[in-house]
Amino acid sequence: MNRRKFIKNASLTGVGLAVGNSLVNCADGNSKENLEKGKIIANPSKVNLPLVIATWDVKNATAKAMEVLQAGGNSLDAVEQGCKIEEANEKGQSVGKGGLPDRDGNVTLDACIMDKHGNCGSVVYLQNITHAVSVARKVMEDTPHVMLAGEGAKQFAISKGFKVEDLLTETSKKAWEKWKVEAKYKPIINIENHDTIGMLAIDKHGDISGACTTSGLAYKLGGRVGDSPIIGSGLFVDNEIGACVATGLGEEVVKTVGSFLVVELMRQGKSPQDACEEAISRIVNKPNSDYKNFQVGYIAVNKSGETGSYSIHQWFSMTKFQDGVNEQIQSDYFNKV
Ligand code: SD4
Repeated sequence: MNRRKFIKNASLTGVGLAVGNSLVNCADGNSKENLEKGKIIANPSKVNLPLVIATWDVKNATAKAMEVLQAGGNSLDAVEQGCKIEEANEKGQSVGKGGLPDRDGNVTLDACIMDKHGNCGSVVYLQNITHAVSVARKVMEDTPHVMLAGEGAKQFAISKGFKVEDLLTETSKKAWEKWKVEAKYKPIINIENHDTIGMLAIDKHGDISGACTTSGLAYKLGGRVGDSPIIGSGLFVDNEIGACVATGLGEEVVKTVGSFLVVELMRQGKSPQDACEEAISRIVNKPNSDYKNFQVGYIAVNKSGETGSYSIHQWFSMTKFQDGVNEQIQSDYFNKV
């Protein structure tokens, strides 16, 4: 049996187990009616909650989120606090302080956050504020809006007490100056390594939240916004079903409304793994898809605490913290040739 078939069969078995679990859970709160509607009620004693997953190798971030959850914090606090660790990490060149700039040398941030009620907040093209995810949360909680952009987002952040900072570090400035020598128009997307962080958490009450924060593609056109702050593309949370977050070339995620797609596929009964695989297949199977030249990765969790991750190319990974184990898990991927 080849690897792909093996994985397919394994995930089919996973679906079988998930259905089995749901039936068992029936006695624990999942009415037949709810199950027929696609609703799954989390049962903390069976799921081993709390649980945190995040894109890429970000164990410090998942550790912070788990610390919040273990202290009795909710999943919204956990994903915000977890993402802030990467935003403040100057070594991460795809997020927050130290993020690589656009082609004009400006570091511009995109972020969003979504809670168990389906409330959400987002900032796009935000400059000079490190913690874009926290500004997104303020948009969600303190305004009647979902999304603020550019100077308006910055002024809003300042009005809420956020510190104005130069986000272009010496290392990122040097990398940009090197890039300028050839200044290739095409956005460079490094297949092996990104550090945009997308995080999903389920707290001990079984409630799900998610967040995503990034400086976007390095050397992008000034004004470019990716998938990460777009609800439904970079992130989607449905507390009845599950959640998904994306990383990679945002344009391809936006074109397929990737995270919403994954959650809807889970609503129709797919496991998180199968839903992520289907969402990647929508991208790579487009006529004339240029997928060999870009990366997209999804991670997802369902209400039962099952997780999945899948990408176009090798080397995408997910960090998962559950049951006292904080580990990086290599993702399965499409392009095996
Ligand atoms: C974007 N999806 O702006 C982001 C980039 C990313 O790891 O995920 N990089 O398109």
